[in-house]
Amino acid sequence: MADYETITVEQRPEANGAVTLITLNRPKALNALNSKVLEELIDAFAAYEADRGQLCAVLTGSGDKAFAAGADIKEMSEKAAADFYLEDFFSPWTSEIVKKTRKPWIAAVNGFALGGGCELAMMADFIIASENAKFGQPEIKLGVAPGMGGSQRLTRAIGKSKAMEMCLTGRMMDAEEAERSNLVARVVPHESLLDEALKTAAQIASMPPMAAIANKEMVNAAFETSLDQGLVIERRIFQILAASEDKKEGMAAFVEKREGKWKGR
Ligand code: DAK
Repeated sequence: MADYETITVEQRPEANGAVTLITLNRPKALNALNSKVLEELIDAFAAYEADRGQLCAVLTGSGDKAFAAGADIKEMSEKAAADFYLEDFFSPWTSEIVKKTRKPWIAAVNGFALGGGCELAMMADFIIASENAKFGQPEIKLGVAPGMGGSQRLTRAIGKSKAMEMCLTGRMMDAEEAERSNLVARVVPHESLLDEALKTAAQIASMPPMAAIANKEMVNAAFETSLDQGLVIERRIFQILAASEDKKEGMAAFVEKREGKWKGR
């Protein structure tokens, strides 16, 4: 397993070793995201995606206080507009992590998820939050605005009024409000966050792997298509899955009242 400076990566024992745990590891800087974190995260997600034995990943933050308190303001303060533009600063996140990771992954938000931290959490397939989690897009206070999808993903998740209020005031949303607003799938006690996230990941990792990728693809299509187009995509993917060995096994296992044994094809 690669040796990283700013993150740790672990293959967990859950689901016979099929769960990857990625932890942002700059606790003194509240796991602020800098260029090194970006580079290492992209590498870790690519390795997760490429490893056929890994079937679900969890991304969390180290320490008790933060998932990630945003992009590293100290690094950004040194940059001129031309640097942001010419380096295409932070732009690869969306394409490299979101588009290339076809397998499921969960964000386990253990504290502050602000700015780029909130945006990173929203790139996950879903968020499980500790009751201490706090979400926000406070970039306006720094004279800027969300740059990694916050204005788009937050608005799609919680609607215009709340997203607009959060972007314009920079106020944070606590875990209870985030669950009520559909930003997070579930809120759990702080101490059991990782256990709950890993348990959920193990549950996903024990599903037929091709069907997991297909379910993710279908749900994501809802954000990119009209209803009619989305329904066609859903039907086509269903029809493809119907030809899989795992479909035959899954239905036989149901009829024979036993657990399915998946081939992932
Ligand atoms: N960057 C760098 N260091 C940070 C940081 C951050 N975002 N957040 C916290 N830290 C550091 C603090 O500087 C402090 O370090 P020392 O002073 O001890 O060396 C340490 O973490 C502990 O923080 P505090 O002392 O401030 O802790 P508190 O409990 O008092 O406050 C806080 C916690 C989370 C409320 C506070 O730290 C805070 O407000 N942090 C900043 C939150 C924020 O504004 N986040 C948004 C950053 S802007 C782009 C794409 C994306 C982005 C930009 C461009 N392109 C595509 C172009 C993203 C932008 C952002 O995320």
